[in-house]
Amino acid sequence: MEHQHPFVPYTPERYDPEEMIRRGTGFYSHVERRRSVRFFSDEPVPYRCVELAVMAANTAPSGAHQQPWTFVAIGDPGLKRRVREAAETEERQNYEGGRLPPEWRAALARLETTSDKRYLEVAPWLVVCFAQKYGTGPDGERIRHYYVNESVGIACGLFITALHTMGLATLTHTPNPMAFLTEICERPAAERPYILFPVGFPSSDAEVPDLDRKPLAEALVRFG
Ligand code: IYR
Repeated sequence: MEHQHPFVPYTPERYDPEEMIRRGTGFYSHVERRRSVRFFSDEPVPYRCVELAVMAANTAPSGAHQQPWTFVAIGDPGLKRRVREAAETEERQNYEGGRLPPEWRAALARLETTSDKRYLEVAPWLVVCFAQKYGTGPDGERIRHYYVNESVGIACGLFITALHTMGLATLTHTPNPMAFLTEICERPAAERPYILFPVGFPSSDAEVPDLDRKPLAEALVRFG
């Protein structure tokens, strides 16, 4: 085919149907074992694991291939403490100051979340994903970004899955509000904090809520 821009051939692996299903089943049972964790050990995690998870995230499809994300990895204890303190200040207003509307509180009840965010200091890494609302051209002009939420959400899904594959745990933590992360992470105004991920091993006594996933019949509708 004729193109105005460079194209390269793409021929991903092909498998016979049995192997396709075997691989899909294996991947499903792997991701099915993932849980969000709120109780972390302080056991160190090699920085290379963070790099690999971000490399995986960085393969995400994105609107117009604009790749509108930046990940910031915080291992510095002083910065982790600042993040924890700022997050807990906000969350105290949510939980103890009555800022969380009753309906939201009720929806969260079974997770037993509180304003105590000690995991933000205990986990060896805090990785903050920022969404780039717009880009900046060579002359400082704003470049419109498309489908930022979708793109960054997909990248974060890959990030979470890569961590799980390495035997690491995380939490999609969204302190509310979380603008304080822009300042602590020294990010430009074009970037908005998207998700804060504590990354590490679960503590030996970690527990998670006993939740079920909805059945496939509720997740998938078939026509044809
Ligand atoms: N940001 C708060 C509340 C919270 C909100 C949702 I939606 C959750 O799934 C979990 C918690 C907190 O971090 O505690």
